[in-house]
Amino acid sequence: MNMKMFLNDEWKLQGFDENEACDSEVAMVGYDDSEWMDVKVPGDVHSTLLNHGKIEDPFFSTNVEKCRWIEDKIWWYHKEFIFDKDKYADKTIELKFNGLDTFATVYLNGEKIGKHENMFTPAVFDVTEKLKQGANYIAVKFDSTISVTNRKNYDKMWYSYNRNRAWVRKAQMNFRWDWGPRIITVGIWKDVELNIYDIAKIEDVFVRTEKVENNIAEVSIDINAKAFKEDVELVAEVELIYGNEKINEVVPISDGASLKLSVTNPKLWWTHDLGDPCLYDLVIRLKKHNDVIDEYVTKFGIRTLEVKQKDSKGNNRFTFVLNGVELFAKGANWIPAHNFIGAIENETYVKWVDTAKECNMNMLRVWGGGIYEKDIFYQECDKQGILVWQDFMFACSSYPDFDHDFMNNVREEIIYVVKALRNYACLAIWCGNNEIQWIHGQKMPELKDMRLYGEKIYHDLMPELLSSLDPTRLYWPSSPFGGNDPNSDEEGDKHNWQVWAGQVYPHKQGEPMRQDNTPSGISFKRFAQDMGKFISEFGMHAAPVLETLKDCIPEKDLYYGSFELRYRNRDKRPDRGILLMEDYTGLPSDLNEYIDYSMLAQAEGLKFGIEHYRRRKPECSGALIWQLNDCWPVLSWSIVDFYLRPKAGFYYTKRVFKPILLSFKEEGSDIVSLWVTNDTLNEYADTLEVGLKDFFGNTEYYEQIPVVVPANVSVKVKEFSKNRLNVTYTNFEFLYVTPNNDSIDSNIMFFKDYKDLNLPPCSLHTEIRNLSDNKKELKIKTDNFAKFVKIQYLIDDMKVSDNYFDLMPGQEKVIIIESIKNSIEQLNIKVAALNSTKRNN
Ligand code: BMA
Repeated sequence: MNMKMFLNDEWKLQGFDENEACDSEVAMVGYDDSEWMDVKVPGDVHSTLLNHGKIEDPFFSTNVEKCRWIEDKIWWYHKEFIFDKDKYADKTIELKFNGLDTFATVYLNGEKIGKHENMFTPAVFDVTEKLKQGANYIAVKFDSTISVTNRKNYDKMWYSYNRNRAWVRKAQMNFRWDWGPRIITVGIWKDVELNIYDIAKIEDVFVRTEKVENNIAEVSIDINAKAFKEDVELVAEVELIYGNEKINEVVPISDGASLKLSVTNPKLWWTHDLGDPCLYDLVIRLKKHNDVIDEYVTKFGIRTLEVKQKDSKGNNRFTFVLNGVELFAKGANWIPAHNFIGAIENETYVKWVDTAKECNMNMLRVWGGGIYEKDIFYQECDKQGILVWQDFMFACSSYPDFDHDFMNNVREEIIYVVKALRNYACLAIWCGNNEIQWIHGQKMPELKDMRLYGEKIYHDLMPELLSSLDPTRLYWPSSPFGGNDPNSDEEGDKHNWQVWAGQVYPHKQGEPMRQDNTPSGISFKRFAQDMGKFISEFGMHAAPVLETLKDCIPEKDLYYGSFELRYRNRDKRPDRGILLMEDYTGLPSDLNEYIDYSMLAQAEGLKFGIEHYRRRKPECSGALIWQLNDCWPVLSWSIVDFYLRPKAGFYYTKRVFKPILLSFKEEGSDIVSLWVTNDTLNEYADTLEVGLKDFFGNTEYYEQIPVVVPANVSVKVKEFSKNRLNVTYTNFEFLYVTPNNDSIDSNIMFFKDYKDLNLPPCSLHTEIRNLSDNKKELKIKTDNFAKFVKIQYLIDDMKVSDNYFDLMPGQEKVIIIESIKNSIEQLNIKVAALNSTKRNN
């Protein structure tokens, strides 16, 4: 049987200046490492320096600026290990680095065994002849990414944020982004292994659902094997297991084998909102007679998935169809969860995917400026029933597709990544890059050479490789893509940066982008004009909670307008948050008000956009928020901050992403319509109460409306004229809809922006009851209308079922508070609304 030995322990690390030491000496067995640091593998240099107290926390204050020296150094890792070579005399042995970040030279026992220049692909070396009995010594040298790439040619290339990144296959956000600092990571960021092979190994496997018809699924499996000895007769034993059910087959295999399995009554993989994400165990054993030589084990979800690009009338669409069901993709964009990518723990990924599910999301987009995520991310998405839109890691830049070595490197990367990810049921689409074709079109007026450097990657190389490596999924050349301007409403997917960035549409490819940088130009109300087919990015900034700002800003600078607070805003035009608040909430006067107002503007903006997109189902079939998460504590578009602390936008999104949505739409100056969007696969029958009240609770209009809404549609239930509703004081009244079925949320529409509402003070009455040792029930009741009720609690220790909500006059709401760290006894909660008499922040 083949064996794997991990070589993750007892590595040492040291930095050198360029030309300070001679490579052949540092790589030598027994090089003096008394001054070297212990280093965790997988990990990275920055987190090691931090753990050893050699740098101050780069996420606090402006410390990150003091860390730049790290990127100029040459970093060496080394370790010694004992290997019983005699025991494995007739085996083939590979040394495998699953992730080297990035310009690495590897030495074994003082001898250079190879180089590697891609963070995303493993570096594998045949060391059969090079290993020694007893002590062996590995050294890895990492050259400075900046000095290597400084020597490259940038003529004719355009780029955002930094030019060097175009020449290096590593996380592009390392070089700074409009939500992240420049931290150019370096190090061994994934496992190091010795793989000891007997006579053969399984190289890779491709498993896929061909079709599901008449309750029978046809599953195809291709197995690619490699023999290390000649004339060995092998078989592959294949098992597909679900609980007590097992389907198995044995096939002869030399270098490859293909087979098809029929699964009767298959347990299908669904997104969590449509069903259960059922997963089979696929076990493949490579056998010689009865001896197992190698084994491949994976989870596998049986499902069909396609992207429908035309409806039956020939109109354009961009709709994911899962197991024959058209779905509306509700989700967000995902960026690396920490700047120290190598050091992110698996547990962090589990929490993030849980958070996305809690927010009623069924899709995450792995954005092209980060990394192909770690296995745990996809495993969790598979398990939790969340689809993944997978970008290839190219973003907002030209890339040197004229360079032979670069292209070979990219080719290997694509082959590796596709093979590594194609067996995940969650993986829904391959996408060439983030925003490159679109931005290129905007740059054209200033370019002398119109060619898009990089196009050969997205328009030739990727489709060519995918046609054989994974023809089962749609390959989409970029996000956004489709139409004359690749960001058009007419076709494909779209990023809505009219809102927040003030871009003026319609816009034609090759024209400069016009901007309207005024409060109304960037206003979220502009979502109402969006006729896009699938909105893969849209969003706006909000501050994180105060606790997060306290964690990264010195106390003396914790005030609105301080240098430190502004430093936390990495947007290219940092005043856009001010424009947004000017439009909707009015300008804040202090830090607490800034946190509240920016959160309220973001949350209401997302709600407005999502309601609009969901009402347009199926012409619009997706809404992915920019962005779910952060890589450090920052003022950004995220709805959950770096420490996993939710902003108001998280709770608003959780509500408007619920499978059944009731919403109002203003149509012109007099008409308001009521809509039901039903994403479930069941008919929805209910009686809705619609009414107009003032903030004291006086009813001006009331009506009961019975509704029967078919499965999986969005319908307009009724139109009202404001006159008939008796709307009189638009700054003092609101329209509401309340369902009978209390698993569905009511909704409220205001006739004015928050800044123009005339809210009377309200008093909140609260009651707390123990449900169990770590669960409490909190009842909150108001007299007058309560706007943006905020529950403040021990933020890292507890979880609340809802937060930042409105209460109608007289309304009571029950919140469940759960303890995460068993500290519920010290429950110290404060509840306040923006207009409550006692405001406590
Ligand atoms: C889009 C994204 C990111 C960026 C975000 C906010 O362009 O793809 O590149 O961070 O908008 O500006």
